[in-house]
Amino acid sequence: MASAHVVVIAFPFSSHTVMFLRLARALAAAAPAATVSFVSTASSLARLRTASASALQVQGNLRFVEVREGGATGEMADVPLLSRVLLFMASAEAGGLSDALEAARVSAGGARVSCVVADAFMWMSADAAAAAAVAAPWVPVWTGGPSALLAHLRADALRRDLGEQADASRADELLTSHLGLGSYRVRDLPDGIVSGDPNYPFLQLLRRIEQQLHRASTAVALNTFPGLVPQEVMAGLAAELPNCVPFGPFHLLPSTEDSAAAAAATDPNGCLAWLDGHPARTVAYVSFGTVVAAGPEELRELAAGLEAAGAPFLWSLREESWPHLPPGFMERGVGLVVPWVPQVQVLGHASVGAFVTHAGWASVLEGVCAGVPMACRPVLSDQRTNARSVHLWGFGTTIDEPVTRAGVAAVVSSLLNDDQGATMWARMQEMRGKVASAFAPGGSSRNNFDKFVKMVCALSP
Ligand code: U2F
Repeated sequence: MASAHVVVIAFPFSSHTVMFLRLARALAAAAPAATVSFVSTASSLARLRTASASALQVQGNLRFVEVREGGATGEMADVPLLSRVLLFMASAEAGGLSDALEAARVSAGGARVSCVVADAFMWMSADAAAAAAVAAPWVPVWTGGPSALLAHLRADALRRDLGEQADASRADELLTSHLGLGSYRVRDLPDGIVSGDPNYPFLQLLRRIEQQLHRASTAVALNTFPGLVPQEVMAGLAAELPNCVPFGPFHLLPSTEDSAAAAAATDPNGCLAWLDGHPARTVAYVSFGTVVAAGPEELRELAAGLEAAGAPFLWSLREESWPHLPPGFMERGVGLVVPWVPQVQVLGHASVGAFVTHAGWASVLEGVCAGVPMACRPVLSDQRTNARSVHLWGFGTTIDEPVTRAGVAAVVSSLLNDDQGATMWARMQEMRGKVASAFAPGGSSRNNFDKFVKMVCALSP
């Protein structure tokens, strides 16, 4: 039998690409006899290289293959993110992805593609894998929160129940007739299910993803671990999909990359040294991830609230937002504001005691792994569902909207100083232990990953 050639297709935007590279690296390391081709755009590969010199280090059986950007790269820098995503997706659908699969075959010395492992966002990868020229099994990977995935899978049923646009008066209603979602309210559903303009391109993209996921007949990989997600959510997922395989958090997957070198390369602002100067559990770390940004007014409230909480803070904030900070904010030096931090290392630093987050799923998992309770300010997509999970599972709290300085100050002070914060801290240490067990020999994530590797390598066209 020919050896496996697994093509791993990244969604080449936001934090998804880094996550997929980790997955591809781990897969290549665990299956040395297989060939693993990592497919992404030239510009996303360049970003990975800038972030960490070792990111694209060749690892024997791991190769890098480019897929067309869907626009002239040199002219794309000023194009808004959503437009770039749409240009890319249209090009991928119109043959860009099929061409990349063919390029992967050629670059692997003609080795036929035996399995396509793709970010679920790359919905057209299902068709590209099924096309006669490839005819390989398709295994999607869901990078967001598991409860949000369940909501997308049940989207038709939810729309039958609540209508295409749920009435505002039902916002607090619990979704008790939907297996696994009984503790979530209508308002916690991801955008586009029963809210939002259905003609908005990003929401149309989510609908395509929903439709394709139901075609996943082999397996769907989840970035979560069994001890994290309540049984009822897993049961809801199992009722919708044949084989959900949770083996996350993906950032803990074993890989050959030198993570210490990578971390050092991404701390140009000296955040870790700054944290060294603070006592244990006294600092609030703030980040809204790689996509969303608070509007100018909310940014001012957030900044004033952090100052009012009176605790030192480290804020990862993209530079285009800096002009909206209150006058004199940076000069007062109450906290450290930088455009980028090595988040996993920052959360793991003993001085960090609270995490103010947009509740992007990777951030939630990184908070759990570090045992740091969270204050969530969800903005879009799966973030509201994730924030509700954080609340339900005892990992943190939500910042009320509209965001006010008093609200921010109260939530941050509570996490750092009061009994409620202490209870959440204790709960987080318990979860931290569970993640460690999941990756210990014989642990659930480790076993599931081994099964996943064997499965995708054994599949054949
Ligand atoms: C989209 O989320 P984001 O990329 O905005 O947010 P996260 O899933 O939380 O991932 C952010 C990653 O970026 C890293 C951080 C996370 O791994 O460690 N990072 C960093 O290293 N340094 C910084 O200064 C700031 C961030 C989407 F918007 C969400 O709704 C989804 O849940 C998510 C996953 O699908 O993708």
